[in-house]
Parts: sequence; structure tokens; C-alpha cells
Amino acid sequence: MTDTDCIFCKIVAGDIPSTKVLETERVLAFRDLYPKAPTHILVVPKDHYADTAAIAAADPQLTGELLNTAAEIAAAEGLAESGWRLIANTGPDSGQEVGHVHFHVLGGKPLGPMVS
Ligand code: IU
Repeated sequence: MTDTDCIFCKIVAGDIPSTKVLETERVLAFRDLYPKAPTHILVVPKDHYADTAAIAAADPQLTGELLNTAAEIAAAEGLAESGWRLIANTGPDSGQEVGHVHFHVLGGKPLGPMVS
């Protein structure tokens, strides 16, 4: 499942370069191009789903795989003890910019409180 207009589908396909962190059969993780923290990695399904609601409804197993991958990456980045943040913006009010579901893994410094 690919959306030809989707930038993350193009990254998954290798048509746009990215700094890959981890790849499995159904999941890709790569470094955010504009990092907001020392560690800022995006975890995405290779198939195109618009957002968390869409993937949770369509494929709970893949949704869980994304979460497991995020935790694995955080541990591999040395964040298990210090902690890390997982964000999945969903829909307009969240500020979601890219319409291909993605989890942000953030850490490597105190991140402060969440915005309201
Ligand atoms: P958001 O949750 O949709 O707002 O997050 C999109 C993220 O994708 C954001 O942190 C961008 O810096 C990041 N990003 C990227 O890493 N590479 C790209 O080509 C584009 C956006 I466009």
C-alpha cells in the first residue's frame, strides 16, 4: 500500500534518501531531518496509513510492532535509563504535517513538560 504523493512512502521506497536506523519487513526507522532533540527518530510502517487511528483500526499487530520498534530504538540509543518520549501527532489540531503515520522517538536531554 503506497501513496504516490507521500514523502514517507518515497523514503520507504528509497526514492528519497534517509538516515536509516532500523529496518524490518514491515517497519522503517530513520532520523528526523530537523531534529528537535539529540535523539529524534521517526518510526513508520512501510505501508501507507494516514495516521494512528487508521493503522490502529486496520492492523493492531503492526501498530504494536511500531511501538516495540520504538522501544528497541530508544534502548539502542542509550535512552532506557534517562527516559524518552514517544509522540504520534494525529490530525490537524495536533500539528501533524506528514500524512503517513509516524512515531517520534525523542530523547537525549530533559524534554520538559508537554505542551497543552
Ligand atoms: P509531524 O508529526 O507530521 O509534524 O512530523 C513530521 C516530521 O517529519 C517532522 O519532525 C519533520 O522534521 C520530519 N520530516 C523529515 O524527517 N523528513 C522530511 O522529508 C519531512 C519531514 I517533509
